[in-house]
Amino acid sequence: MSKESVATAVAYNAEKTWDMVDVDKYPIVDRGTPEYKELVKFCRSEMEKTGYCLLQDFVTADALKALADEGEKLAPLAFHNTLTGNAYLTPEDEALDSADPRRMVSTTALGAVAFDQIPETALIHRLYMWDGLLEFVRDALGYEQLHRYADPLGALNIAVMGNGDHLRWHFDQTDFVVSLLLRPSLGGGEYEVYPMTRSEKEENFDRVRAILKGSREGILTLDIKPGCLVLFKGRHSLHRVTPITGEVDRLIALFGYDAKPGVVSSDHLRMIRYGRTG
Ligand SMILES: O=C(O)CCC(=O)C(=O)O
Ligand SMILES: [Fe+2]
Repeated sequence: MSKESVATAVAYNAEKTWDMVDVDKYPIVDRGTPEYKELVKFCRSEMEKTGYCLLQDFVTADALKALADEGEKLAPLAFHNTLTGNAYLTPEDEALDSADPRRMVSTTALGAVAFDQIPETALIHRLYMWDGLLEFVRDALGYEQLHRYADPLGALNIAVMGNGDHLRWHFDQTDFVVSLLLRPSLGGGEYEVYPMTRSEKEENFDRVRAILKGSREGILTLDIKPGCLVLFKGRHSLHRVTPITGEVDRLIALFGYDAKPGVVSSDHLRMIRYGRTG
């Protein structure tokens, strides 16, 4: 199906974008209310404690169904790639000791639907472009300024993970990721994390090495249900997505932001994620 026909194929009409959000549970439309301030306080304290915040049922059941249908229609447009690398997403450095965790490599395999493949009328596009969501994410993460990522391919993605796809243990190179799980896989696809593995001051290489070698100590599986909005600071917390099993793709929308305006991706990152630079 072409991207133009996706929007019309989804039989759900969110008259206002925030109709998709369960605003009884998450009162983000009016930022002046005590309820909004309470929600922001909750998110900030969760982020402070663990580096992540799970907002279950962020979208309504009807909206979730429509978003999942839409994601399923867009999924065939995904570029699929398998990449080998380390947990730091840095190039191989042969000068390092062979026992250094930066020398330990494994694979990541997933598909990604790029921002320019998602029609402007798509519900997920509308949600991402809604300033109310941007402002809520900014407040919840405690930023003075926050901008949508300016990359024409990377701003909003739908990650499509089929049978066998997985994300290896890694630290993110961005400060945070905001995601909305549209549809889980039948099996696998678990989001595992070792919260606050490292800090600016302490790399904690021994712990990273142990995890990469299979230690399960201290590892949490996040309870991310479809419709859950996840705020996750991945720069310091080692995390992965376990291999998908079964014939149902895991579909997750990834919303990109940056503290600075106009930030775009490198050609190299575009090539490996989308198979093209523009
Ligand atoms: O697919 C996910 O749930 C997480 C994605 C992730 O870790 C990443 O994009 O860096
Ligand atoms: Fe990540």
